Amino acid sequence: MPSQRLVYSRRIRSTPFEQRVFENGVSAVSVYNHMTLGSVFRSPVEDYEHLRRYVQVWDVSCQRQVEVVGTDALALVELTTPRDISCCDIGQCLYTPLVDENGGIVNDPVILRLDTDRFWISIADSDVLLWLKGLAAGRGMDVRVFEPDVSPLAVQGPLSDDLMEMLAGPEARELGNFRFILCELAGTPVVLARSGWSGQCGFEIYLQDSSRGLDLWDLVWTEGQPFNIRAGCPNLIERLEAGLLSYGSDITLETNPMECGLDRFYRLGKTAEYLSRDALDRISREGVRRRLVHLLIPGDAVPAPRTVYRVSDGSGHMVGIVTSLAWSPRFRGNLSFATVDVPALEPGTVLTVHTSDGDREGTVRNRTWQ
Ligand code: THG
Repeated sequence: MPSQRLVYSRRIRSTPFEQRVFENGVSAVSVYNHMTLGSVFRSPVEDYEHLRRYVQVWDVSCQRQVEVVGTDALALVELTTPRDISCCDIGQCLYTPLVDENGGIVNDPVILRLDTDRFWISIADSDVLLWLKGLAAGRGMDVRVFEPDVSPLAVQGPLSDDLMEMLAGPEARELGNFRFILCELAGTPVVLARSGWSGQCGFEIYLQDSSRGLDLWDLVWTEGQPFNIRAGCPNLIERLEAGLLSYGSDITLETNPMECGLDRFYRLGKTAEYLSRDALDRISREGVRRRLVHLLIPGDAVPAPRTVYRVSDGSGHMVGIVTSLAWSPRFRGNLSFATVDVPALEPGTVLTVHTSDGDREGTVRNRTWQ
């Protein structure tokens, strides 16, 4: 595995919280939306065990917002996705696949409806800003599309409700899943949502003034002391256990939503115009040739792949690739997402994974790894 230093040039944008992330000893980082994102503090397993018991604060500024505001804001957002956005309440978040005219996934953001004609698209790692600006300009839409000064700070883990109640009062504990409120923390207005990229409970605090980043971090940190708070980051083991997909790894522009199960978040044929209508109708009629499955590889840890490991069936035919992989203490085995040809996707199917350390057997499991 490569182990070179990362050069922190201006192209790798800084985050309002990163000074605290570095001070807390982040040991590995990656780049996401042209910004740094921590990936390990102590070790993947230590970070994971702590996340499942206590509470962590995560710098997820790299979940950049694309703000869409104006008369045509709803029409533009509708255009990008097969999910019905008209039913989204103000104060609600929707996990939404953005799909292009060929049925390819452009991104899988969380969309927040701030007002009738105002949205934040909280993006995964691809340049949605350019895609939306292009669509809006090409169609002459009455809308403004830009990246606001907004950086999410996540508070995740089973004690996050206790901590957030201390910080923001009982409204925090009462907040429904994927709902948000406006409040003030560390003397600055924030959007507080019950959401986050883990299967544990959690919140995301959207800071709207990057000059207040350290104040916000320090407030969460101080109040979090009784709860054994630590600095953390999205954890590979935990997100695989929770079945959360990662754009760029598990899904790309070459993947359609039916192949990876994102079709469960929409129904075809919504009233508003959307770019992917014809492509998705066709794919849904014709069916897909491959699908994302959960593949459990029992035993010792398989080394992390730099690109992909190939997967073959009982008769030695290549049937797919592994797209994410991590060793899980809970399952005492390697959890992986793999994209495989349809005949190989039934739970219970045994496949061979060609790792850099030799061949290993894996079994297809259902979405909860059973
Ligand atoms: N929070 C915010 N922005 C984000 C992410 C986030 N942007 C990037 C990335 N994460 C977007 N990807 C996801 C992927 C999965 C989920 C959220 C964002 C998720 N999925 C659940 C699931 O698939 O079971 C539940 C979705 C639902 O029930 O609606 O939570 O984390 N702000």
